[in-house]
Amino acid sequence: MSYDTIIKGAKVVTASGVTICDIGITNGIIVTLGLALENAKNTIDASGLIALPGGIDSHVHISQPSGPGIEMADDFKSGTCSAACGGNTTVLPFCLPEGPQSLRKAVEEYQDKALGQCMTDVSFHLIIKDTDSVTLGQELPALIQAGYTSLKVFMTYAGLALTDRQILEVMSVAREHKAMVMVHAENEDAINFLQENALRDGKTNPYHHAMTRPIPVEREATHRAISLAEIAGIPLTIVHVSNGEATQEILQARGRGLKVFAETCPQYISLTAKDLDQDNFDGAKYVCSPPPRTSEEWPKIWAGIEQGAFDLFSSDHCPFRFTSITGKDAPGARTNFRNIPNGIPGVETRLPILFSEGVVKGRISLERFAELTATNHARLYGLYPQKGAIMVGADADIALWNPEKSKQIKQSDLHHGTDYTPWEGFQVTGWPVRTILRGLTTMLDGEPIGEPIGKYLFRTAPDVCK
Ligand code: DUC
Ligand code: ZN
Ligand code: ZN
Repeated sequence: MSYDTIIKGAKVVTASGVTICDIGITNGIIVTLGLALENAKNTIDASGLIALPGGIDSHVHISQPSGPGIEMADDFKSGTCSAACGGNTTVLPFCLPEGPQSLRKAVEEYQDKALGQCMTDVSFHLIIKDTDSVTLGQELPALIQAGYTSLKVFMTYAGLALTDRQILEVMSVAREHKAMVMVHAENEDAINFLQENALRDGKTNPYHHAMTRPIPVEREATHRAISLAEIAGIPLTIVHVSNGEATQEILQARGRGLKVFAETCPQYISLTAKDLDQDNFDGAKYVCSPPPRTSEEWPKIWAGIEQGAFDLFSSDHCPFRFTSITGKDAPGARTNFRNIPNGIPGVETRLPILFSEGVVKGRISLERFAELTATNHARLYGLYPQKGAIMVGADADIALWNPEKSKQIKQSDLHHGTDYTPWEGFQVTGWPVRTILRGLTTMLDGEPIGEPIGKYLFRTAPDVCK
């Protein structure tokens, strides 16, 4: 047998365990896993390296409309370049209609923005903010049918938050047409109440963003979202879970046999609300929702990661420039934390942080790392078995890791469009040294390589929704 490419001698993290073997690739597909493979146009010596499934980051924001005068710092070109440089081969950003735009029109325009720009494969979740009869009765069913098989609903933010009734209506469409619902669980009324009180008391700096979105705000909404999904009879994914109490809600729901899945992110095991409490407006760099908590929450999140409460470890990459009036320094942001755009960058640093804090520190195995960063994303969002695992028949999406490479995270080494990283100076061990998308190298030794070969992935119904 001859191959386009053979990757030789890596420690390969396959669906059935970790083994040293060669990977034979033809036409962008893994065709053989075996020993002493020969006959290839291209041979990659990977001895001493670990071959992991290319990262799938199923929670990123790219070129998303963010309000008047506000611009996201990444378009598809920079966002997917940064993703590829961080060991990812697929990202799933969110398509959000702008103002009164229809969902269908938003998808068309978002497709145009991505076309020919991507260094990873991409697929879109749909954000549902309108529940009129055209959106729910016609457009959403047609789009799910066409391969947009996941949607996100918000329980917070003016203009995005849905009522319980509206959420149930969206869930009912998802049930009928077999799509995964993702929920941003924070209680909008409680946040508004706390924010207005804080501002009245002159508490205006970024720290009060965190103080006005306390844990009970998230715990209550998590409980309510799970109850609504139970009433509607659908599986549910709770995204960006930040603390132990919300994790307990998820575990209790599972204990009752509900199909509830959960995601957490690097910020909830490595940042705290104190990071928002800095002079010179620097705290704005860490404003995201839910906010980072205290370091006492970190072990509770780790327990959830280790024990299986969490299925997904995503970045929630949501990049805004720090030194720009189109970003964190928006008009009024310095005098009122409510005007600071919400979100932090992290698509390039997600995998190294989990590898270092999780695998290298002995908290999780390589197999669990692969599940949390790739396999479960593919399974829950309708990309498996094409994506998410190193196995015969799957796309040859592989990240080669140097497990010993020690590095301090630095803005100057990253490829995103923002002008800072929340993890400046954070020490990690282990870094991806080569990213391979469908058999072709997209990153080598920290730099992007080649043309933007990423393509759009139309997805099937997730197995748990069938
Ligand atoms: N929710 C997200 O999912 N990302 C960034 C901001 C937010 O509130
Ligand atoms: Zn969210
Ligand atoms: Zn997000």
